[in-house]
Amino acid sequence: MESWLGRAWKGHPLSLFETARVLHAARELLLQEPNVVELKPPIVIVGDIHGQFFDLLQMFDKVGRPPEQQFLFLGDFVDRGSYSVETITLLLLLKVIYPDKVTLLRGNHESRQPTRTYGFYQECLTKYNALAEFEPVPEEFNPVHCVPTSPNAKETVGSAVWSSFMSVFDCLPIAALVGTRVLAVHGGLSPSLLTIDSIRAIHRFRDVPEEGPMADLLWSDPQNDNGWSKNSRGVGWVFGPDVIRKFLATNNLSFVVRSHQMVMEGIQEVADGRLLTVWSAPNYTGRLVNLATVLKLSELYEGEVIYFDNAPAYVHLQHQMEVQQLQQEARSAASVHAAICSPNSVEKLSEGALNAEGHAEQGLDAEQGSGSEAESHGGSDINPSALSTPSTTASTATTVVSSLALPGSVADKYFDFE
Ligand SMILES: [Mn+2]
Repeated sequence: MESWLGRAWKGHPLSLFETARVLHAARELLLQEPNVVELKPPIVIVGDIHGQFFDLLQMFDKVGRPPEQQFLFLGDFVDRGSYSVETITLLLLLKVIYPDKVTLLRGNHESRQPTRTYGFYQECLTKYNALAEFEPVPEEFNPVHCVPTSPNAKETVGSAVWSSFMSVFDCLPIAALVGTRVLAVHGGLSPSLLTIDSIRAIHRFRDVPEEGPMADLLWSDPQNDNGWSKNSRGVGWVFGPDVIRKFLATNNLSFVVRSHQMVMEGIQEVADGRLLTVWSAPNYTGRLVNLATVLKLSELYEGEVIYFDNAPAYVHLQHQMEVQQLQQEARSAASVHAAICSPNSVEKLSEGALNAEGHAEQGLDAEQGSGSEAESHGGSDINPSALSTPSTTASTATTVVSSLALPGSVADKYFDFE
């Protein structure tokens, strides 16, 4: 798998067979991890990425890559940005190759309902269904064997791959302890989890529930007022400095680090630095002018805040041309092969080769119908207020996918602050 890493670093697609291998290996590995992973500094702590693959590369360029550095990612790898597939592929591959140097925690977006609403599901349909046109499909991605993704969905290779990603996400750990000093989670604290041991006792191998302790860890936010209140997101809580201090004292910790909220400065502290929000998606959605940081903790727990910029626009354009080139090569290779087997498929494939983009969009329109229908029937019950922003219209679908979309093009539909 090391030999696949070069392509993953470039954002070039892994084959369906390679993807299946990575997902299987990642799941096996994550199944062995405890709810609360114990890590030792030095370590680089990374907040929300949300599919901003080329901005993530900027971060690695600045800080160093695994195994040179140890990384703790706080979740929300997918959704909203145009490159969720490339982002999660790279991170899972790094996890598999350097398991002791990379820890991935679960965010609230590593879950079925949010990914159906905010982009990752559609991206899987577009990118993996396009691959399936000219690549053999491994048995686990055969839509016939796919667990139904929703009652009315027409299952495809793309939805089967999405489904496999979900079963990997179901195994992600939900918290980490850095040394004896720091608790790391995606969202925040829970009134039902006052000790680290109570986090260890959760049954986590499931989808993120709509409420309860596990949902709280992934959805809650800090506030400046003392005490607990309902979260306006509709899931989780908001909790004050008194709650944070009491939790730290009970568990003999120095501070909590989390992400989950966009903060303009890229980092923000609450309760005199007893809780830090680290945000790692610069220029979020292509529309905001927020900064992004990672927090590097030394062996002595000295924190260094490292800022990084979003990738320049030409990087996205260059990637678009590279992927088009790769697709054309793959399609013409496939049509040579198909010429021997079936005259009909040759005709179909060469049309695609002439106009790769048009072909992909055509396929998408067909899927879009069933996908959005399923959404409106199955989707609205988990968290109406937090998930209310985008409606999956045809224009969203077209941009999300063409894997070729420029940054910001998705932003119109994908704009809120989490
Ligand atoms: Mn989040």
